[in-house]
Amino acid sequence: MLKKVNDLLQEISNISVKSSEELESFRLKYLSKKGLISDLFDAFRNVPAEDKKEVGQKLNLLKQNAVEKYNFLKSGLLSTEEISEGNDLTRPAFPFSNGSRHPISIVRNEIIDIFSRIGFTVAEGPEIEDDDHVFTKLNFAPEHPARDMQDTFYISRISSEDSSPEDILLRTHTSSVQIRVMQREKPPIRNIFPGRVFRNEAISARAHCIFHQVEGLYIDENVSFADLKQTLRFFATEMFGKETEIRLRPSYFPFTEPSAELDVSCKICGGKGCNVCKHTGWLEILGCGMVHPNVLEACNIDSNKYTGFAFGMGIERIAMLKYQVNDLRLYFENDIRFLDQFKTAF
Ligand code: 2U9
Repeated sequence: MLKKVNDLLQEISNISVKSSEELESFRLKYLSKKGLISDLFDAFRNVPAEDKKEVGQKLNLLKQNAVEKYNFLKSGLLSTEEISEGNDLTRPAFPFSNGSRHPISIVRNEIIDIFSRIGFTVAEGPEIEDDDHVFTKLNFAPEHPARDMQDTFYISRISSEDSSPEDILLRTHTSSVQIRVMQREKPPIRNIFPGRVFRNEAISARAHCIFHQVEGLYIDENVSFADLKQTLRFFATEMFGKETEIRLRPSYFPFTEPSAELDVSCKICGGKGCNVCKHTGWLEILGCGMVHPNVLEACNIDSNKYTGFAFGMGIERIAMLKYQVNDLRLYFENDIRFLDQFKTAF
């Protein structure tokens, strides 16, 4: 009996299989109920008592080896079958497409990158806001038309006549994040605020109810309009090229005083006048100004000690100028044929 067991141990260790049929033959011959190992376990009953220990250990070893060999042969067979079924891992890679970033993400990243080089860090805040952070603390008059339901998406509004600090709405600009930062931090404050904003507008080529903004805020002692102008000049030349010229036109916003709009020279015609710049040679890219003292005081910042500048731009507007894509809806439809064209940008 011991010799038979030893012979089978040797036999099993030498076996190899080339197909699943041969593997099944192995299982039937050695491991099935009517197989050789099962026969040996039956015969074990007749082994003399004094040999039982030695033969029993060898028999258990034989069974264990046979099971392990079966599993080993099976796994080897599976990987060769995978290869023969067309999963050859040595085959050259299929040229899969890598996908692309959305143009709004590309432009947002570029804006963040430019401002981060001059010390601005990103701050973010909630899209669902209250009236206080979106309007009141930004010096919007109680009857300001932006508070109207025609312009703003309200989630809950106490009264349709008057606004209330408890009114809950979708932010119409990221300026609400500035308010939150000013409430919890002391100057110097130097942040940019990228994010989605919502306005109650009919969707067309020129308007959308969702769009993306980047706003900026710098508050410290002695921050001046000249600092604002130099910061925006740096941004414009980094974004649109070294030759870009800038000009500031007076404007009005409730939250800044004085306020201005920034134009850059049209890159398409070099300032000579074309369809894109409507024959003016200039393109408006953002609004800006010195933070209104009322806004500083509403956030407990001493307006006698500190001054600050702020600016805000629509990312879609910058992307439209950069890529000459003049229909806003394309930025929201996620048509692969449109997105595929932005493959090389970062
Ligand atoms: C605080 C104080 C001042 C942010 C500013 C603008 C001017 C502006 C528009 C550009 C196109 C919005 O996306 S848009 O429609 N923004 O013109 N934004 S100054 O001023 C602030 C913000 C926060 C506390």
